[in-house]
Amino acid sequence: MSQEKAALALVDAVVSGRKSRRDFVREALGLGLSVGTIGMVLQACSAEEPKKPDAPPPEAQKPPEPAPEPDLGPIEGTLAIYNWSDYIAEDTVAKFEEEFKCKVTYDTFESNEEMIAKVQVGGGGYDLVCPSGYAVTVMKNLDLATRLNKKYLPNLSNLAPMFAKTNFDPDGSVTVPWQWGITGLAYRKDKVAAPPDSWAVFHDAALKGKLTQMDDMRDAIGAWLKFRGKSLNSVVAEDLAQAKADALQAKANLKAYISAPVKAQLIAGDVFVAQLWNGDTMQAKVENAEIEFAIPKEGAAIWCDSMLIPKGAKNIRAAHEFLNFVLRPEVGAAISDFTGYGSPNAAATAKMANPVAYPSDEQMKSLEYQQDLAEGTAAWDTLWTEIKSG
Ligand code: SPD
Repeated sequence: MSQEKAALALVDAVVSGRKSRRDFVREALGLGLSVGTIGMVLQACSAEEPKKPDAPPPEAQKPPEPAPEPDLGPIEGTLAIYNWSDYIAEDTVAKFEEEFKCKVTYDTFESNEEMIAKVQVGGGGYDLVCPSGYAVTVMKNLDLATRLNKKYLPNLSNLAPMFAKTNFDPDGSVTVPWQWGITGLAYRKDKVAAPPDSWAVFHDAALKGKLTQMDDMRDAIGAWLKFRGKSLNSVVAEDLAQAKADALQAKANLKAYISAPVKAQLIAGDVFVAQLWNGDTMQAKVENAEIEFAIPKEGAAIWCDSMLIPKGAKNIRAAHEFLNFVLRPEVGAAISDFTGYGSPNAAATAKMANPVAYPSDEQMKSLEYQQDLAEGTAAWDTLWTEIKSG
């Protein structure tokens, strides 16, 4: 056999797996193939050697057996829940209390930052809290999250695939998705000349005193970043400087920075256009049909809030039972029918009176998930303080 044919046979043998990489290298060197050529052939074979069909995987490569989930003991004492305002059906808690014979206390907050600050100092003694995606990352990094015991959560199988694995908790080890939504514009169609379609509506001096933005750093500054075509997670100094200028220009026209409580002012007609979440807007629309929701053409934030058991929680069994309870299709459907938000629970969505469709690929092009700002958080905190006091 010529040297060329021998080399080709050798390459064929290693590619097909008949010859080991080690033998290939030894014999190829013997045939006078260059080191570069040998490297290229090995790369083309990829890093994997074809597996012999009958060979069992080496013991060391077997994934470790998961440790059995421990028992959580009985439900004892009170279940303390800390959630966003207007974010649960009116009878959810009462039904849980009756079925599980467990008293529930239920407090509300208006921003992730308010909730995390309280949990961080141990305030409230909460067993369940509801951070948005980026805030889950913050809480994980602060070691504020308790690992879930999935033995008690069989209804997790009801989650829609896009919410069963989230980027902020890929294996669902500490969160159960609660509701998802979009931050856009709530407006009174009877009070504005045309439906607003841009964040620029807050720069319209003709609407001075009839406009509000959210009292929420991530949503308020994020809107001005989107307005300029930037990521709403940007920590680039020039982007933030422009966002500050846009925010201050808008502030001259704003009645207030106010979040969910603005619903009453929209209903009364004291506010014509408010930066607001879609579900809260739908709640206001139930009271006044002139209220509509729009997503600005420059894009907006999409988010998923999830339930999490904070470290130090006392009633962990009851917290799990509550999570599994709200994952029931009919309970999840009732929650989303009340809140106006999308349910991450596919089985619940199928039962909703007015289901909120999951965002399409086309819609996702202009929507962006909020993410942890990490070391950029301090710059945002300073910016928000300057905007609010400016
Ligand atoms: N009324 C409940 C509103 C919940 C909004 N949570 C998401 C905030 C994203 N910045």
